Amino acid sequence: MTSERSELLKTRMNRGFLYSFLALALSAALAAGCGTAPGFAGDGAGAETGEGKRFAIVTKSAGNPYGERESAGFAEVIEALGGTVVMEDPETASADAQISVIRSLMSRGIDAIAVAANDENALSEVLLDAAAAGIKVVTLDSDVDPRYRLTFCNQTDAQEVAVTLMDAIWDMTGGEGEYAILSATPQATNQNAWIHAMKELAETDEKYSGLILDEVCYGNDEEARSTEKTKELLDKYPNIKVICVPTVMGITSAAAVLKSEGSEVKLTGLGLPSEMKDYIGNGKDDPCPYMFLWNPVDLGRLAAYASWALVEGSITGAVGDTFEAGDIENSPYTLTEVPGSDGASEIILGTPLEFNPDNIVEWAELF
Ligand code: RAM
Repeated sequence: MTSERSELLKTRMNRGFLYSFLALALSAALAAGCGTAPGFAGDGAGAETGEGKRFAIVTKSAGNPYGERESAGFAEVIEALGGTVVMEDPETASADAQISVIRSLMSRGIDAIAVAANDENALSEVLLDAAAAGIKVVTLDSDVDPRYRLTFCNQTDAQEVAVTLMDAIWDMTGGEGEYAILSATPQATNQNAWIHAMKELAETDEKYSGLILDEVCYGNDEEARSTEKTKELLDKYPNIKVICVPTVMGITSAAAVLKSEGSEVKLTGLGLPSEMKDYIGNGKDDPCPYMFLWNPVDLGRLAAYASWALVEGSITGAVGDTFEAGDIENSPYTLTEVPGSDGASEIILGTPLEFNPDNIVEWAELF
């Protein structure tokens, strides 16, 4: 157990019996090597039915069209199953804003919460409190420390995202030259996992040895800041060939800059087809030859089915659990072990989709 963790538990124990119980259970769980916080796994204490229960979703920030699609998918499933949807998004993509939202939701009474985390560690305390209040916690899109959630609805394996993006950079640079990464926020678990895996690939795989990473910078999932950062990259690195933007807010801003400046720098990354359709093409004036994403509506749906199954008690969040997820492509889903973890589970939605001049119009109609 880390000293930070034991400090946290000491504070908890002063709060009374409930937290003392949690602390003891945590020690036992960690001693047994299960790597999951108490109340977060194996308790199986489901409500037998999710009907009439309150299911919350908290995306990274209000106004992010990707989060809006996640919420739409989540709401559609919960309403169809007979639950009540509670939605509230933080004003900014920060952990503090998310903590306030989660506390406010808890005070209004919820049975489950699905959160796309703005920070891997900063939500630990509030999520521990949520579990102590009997709320079933899952993450989607961006995870927390696995000890503070039951499972993670993961859009796609991080390694796969990394290979997909590095191959696109390799292709668009012609195998050599400079590129930069414009990310969302510096603390985002998902962004950091992808960038870490990309850097590792670039360092270890001979295929990418001709590529030079100029910089990783952050647009904070804000249009103005992403625009400013793109302009800075163009000024700072006159020989840059490709900007890779693994965030839907950032990629649209970067595309607009490249197009309006008539730049020859190419763009790839993760974007919404509906927002990027005017920028994708093979012409000299088209900034983005192709880009990727998964279906964010399905990611929200997946989180809804997982939350429902947890509230009903048909799954506990353990590796090997399975559940039905309506007509989502790979349903039924099985919880698998997070690579390199000590028994933490995740549910992988699928593989990245490529959007190019041949299919962009069709996809743009969907999301
Ligand atoms: C942004 C967010 C989100 C990410 C997508 C691709 O909207 O950073 O977490 O998964 O882009």
